[in-house]
Amino acid sequence: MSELEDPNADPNEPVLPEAAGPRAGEDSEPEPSAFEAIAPAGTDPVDEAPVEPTQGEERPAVDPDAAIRARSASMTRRSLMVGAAAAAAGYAGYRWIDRSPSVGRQELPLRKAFQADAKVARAVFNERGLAPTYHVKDSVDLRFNGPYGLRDELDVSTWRLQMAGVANPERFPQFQKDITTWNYVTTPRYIGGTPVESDAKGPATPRKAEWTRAKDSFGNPMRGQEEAGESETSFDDATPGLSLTMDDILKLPRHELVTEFKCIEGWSEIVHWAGVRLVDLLDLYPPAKVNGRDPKFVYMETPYGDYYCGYDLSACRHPQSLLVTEMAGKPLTQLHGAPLRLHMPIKYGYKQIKRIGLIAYTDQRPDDYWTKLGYDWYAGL
Ligand SMILES: Nc1nc2c(c(=O)[nH]1)N[C@H]1C(S)=C(S)[C@@H](COP(=O)(O)O)O[C@H]1N2
Ligand SMILES: [Mo]
Repeated sequence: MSELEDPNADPNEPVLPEAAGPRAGEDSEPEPSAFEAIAPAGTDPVDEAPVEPTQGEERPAVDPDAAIRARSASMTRRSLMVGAAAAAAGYAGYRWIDRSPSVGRQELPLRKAFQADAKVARAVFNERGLAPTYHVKDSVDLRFNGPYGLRDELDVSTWRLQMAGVANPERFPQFQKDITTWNYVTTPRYIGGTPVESDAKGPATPRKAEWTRAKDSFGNPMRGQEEAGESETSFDDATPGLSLTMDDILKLPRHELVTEFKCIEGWSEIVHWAGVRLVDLLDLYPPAKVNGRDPKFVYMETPYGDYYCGYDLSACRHPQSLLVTEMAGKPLTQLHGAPLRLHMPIKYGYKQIKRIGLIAYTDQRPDDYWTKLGYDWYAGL
């Protein structure tokens, strides 16, 4: 039973991270002890990161300092109180939650509990914890899961990575006055019921065999046609920014990583990834300051915005957040997100967006595909 459900829990008892239990709405699959995953205090996780495939090694257990623990306890208590109030009130509490306004198909009190939990995780881990890494020989071919934004075949020669919110973008040769008008050329993946490409283990969900993208009155492809609908994070018609090619991406240092990919559906697989670090891209094209400081978030979406994800900037700067171009020693296939997908081992699979078309800095918390359908925005592991 988690602390959230325990009516006898002493609210004054400091809640240690490993006692906090799974976050609301998430699976409780066994995880390494929270402390094991923390980088030793005072070390720079960027330098410490095991980027080449290595056998997961023991890291010294580190006791986070008392101030953080106290803060964590007080914030946890706040989130517990929402659950405790509901539990104590029984059915009335249930009705209260049930009748509350929803935020992303999640009733407000539960959404607030998610958000309080995310605060605890940020305070305690500060995105410094490293996911365990494994030996390449233990890796498998990742199954295919998640077709949104991939139902058509992308002509990769027309692929560009658009970037918005970059500081002084005019100084780069890849500057474009309006990055929203770029035309990604696609063709339906299924022609006469036959898959154009069958490169992944699972079925490519032929549900959309006759799927062709509707056009608006200007003849432009419509945004967000897939299940969760259009993203609430939108851009002005003339958004200046950068339009990067794959050559631009591949100029960054190559990194490999063997990590466990975890889907919230309850399966996980060890995968061998290669690509470039997201932080290296962000450092090369840093954000414009907002009120004198970095914006808090990063938003990504597929071409035409059928799948989209929001992240804390700090999660994007994590040394293991990888922009993937190769998987299992081969070029990434389209169903797995070619030409560029994200791997972020500190987050669940649904944050690991495939076929990235846009990366934008923003100070507003970005919309997120699965958050819209009721899942946690933070999605930390
Ligand atoms: N564009 C896009 N990215 C996506 C998804 C999707 O439907 N579309 N699904 C997500 C989910 S829930 C998972 S588990 C992983 C699956 O990645 P895979 O198909 O390479 O296994 O992709 C994530 N990224
Ligand atoms: Mo997933």
